[in-house]
Amino acid sequence: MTVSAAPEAPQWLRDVTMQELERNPYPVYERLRREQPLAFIPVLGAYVASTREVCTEIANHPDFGGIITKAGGRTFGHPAVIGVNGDIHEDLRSMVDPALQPTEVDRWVDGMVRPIAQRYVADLEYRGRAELMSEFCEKVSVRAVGNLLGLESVDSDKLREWFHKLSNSFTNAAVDESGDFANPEGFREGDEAKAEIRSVVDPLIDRWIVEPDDSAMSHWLHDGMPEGTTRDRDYLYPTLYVFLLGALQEPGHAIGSTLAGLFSRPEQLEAVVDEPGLLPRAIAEGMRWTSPIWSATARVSEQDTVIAGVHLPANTPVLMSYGSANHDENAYDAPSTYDITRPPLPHLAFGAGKHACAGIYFANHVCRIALEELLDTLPNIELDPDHVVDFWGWGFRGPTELHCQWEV
Ligand code: 261
Repeated sequence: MTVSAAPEAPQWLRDVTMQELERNPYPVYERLRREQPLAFIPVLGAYVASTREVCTEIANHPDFGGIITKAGGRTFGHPAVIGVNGDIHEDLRSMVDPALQPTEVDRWVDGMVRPIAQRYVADLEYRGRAELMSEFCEKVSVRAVGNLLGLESVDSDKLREWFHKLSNSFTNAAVDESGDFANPEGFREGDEAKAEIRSVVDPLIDRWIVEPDDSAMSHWLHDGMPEGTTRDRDYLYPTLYVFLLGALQEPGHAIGSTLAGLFSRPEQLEAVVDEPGLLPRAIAEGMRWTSPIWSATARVSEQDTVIAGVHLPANTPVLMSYGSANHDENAYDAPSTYDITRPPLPHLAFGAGKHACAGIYFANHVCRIALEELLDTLPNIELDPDHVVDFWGWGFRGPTELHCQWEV
């Protein structure tokens, strides 16, 4: 990529740090939405789109394609489905989309996910208290998506470790004044995870090549390929890493953020416990309120363009801060309040356009089934008053811990 001189940025944006964005990006982004909905942030070395209007325009713009963020590309390599366009993107989407089609998902999602949710709730039920991010939300998330991929043999704590390491590496985004990574050692844990993933998955691939089964990975290898041939594993790994990060982590973030939102509105939690049919609305609001993929995807202009009054030369990456777009005060009243009764204006947590999430339908069901089982078994669940709920993350965001208690 050609890198031109970094654009000018006002002093307040030059003072923005990665730690500040990770701890709480909302104040910076509130000002961006007001003053500069498409702005260059020096610590990120990139433009960010922060409003619903600008994110929607860019995501659907014919002159913009997908591009992986700089730290994302360092973590996943090429060709990752989120960072390619044209024929390769079409091939990768034709490979990942079929198992995630609604008519397909409807056939097995309940039979697959409900026993997983039931097992992890049963592990907690008589304890009276637990930290639900690590012990429930993340476990259901990795088990559901891991089993879909064909990774039943990898235990859930190992899958959790993989997504945490890939996630930290993917979002190690800070750059210095020259545009070089500010913390190059921050990629080490992602490199470790990838080495371990290959040592575990290579033998599974060896077997799927000769003995195809119904796992998504087996289909990725075989579908649409001439008889007797399979896709090359080096062609598949970057997209597998996309799944082992985002698809394993984000349903868990969405489950946790929905719970945290409901705990902030006890009367709405009670309404959902009494009427589980409200869960899809509660989950959509959870994803709007704290978007799991807060600012982890990007687009690139193929032509010189002007967006929101900013001239973007061709090949300029723009980070899509959907977590900010989902707090746009021009679209949502009191956007930082969790409220399942707000008008159900669609959110942008799954993105938009050609690179919109392939797992929208499946992910929503995973979250629904997990929360149905949790609230059905523990209807009097509440936050443990000895802990506060902290959220963390700029690229990916959710509660760090959710300490809960209930009557046994
Ligand atoms: C399955 C979606 O995963 C991702 C999405 C955006 C950035 C990185 C990801 O792994």
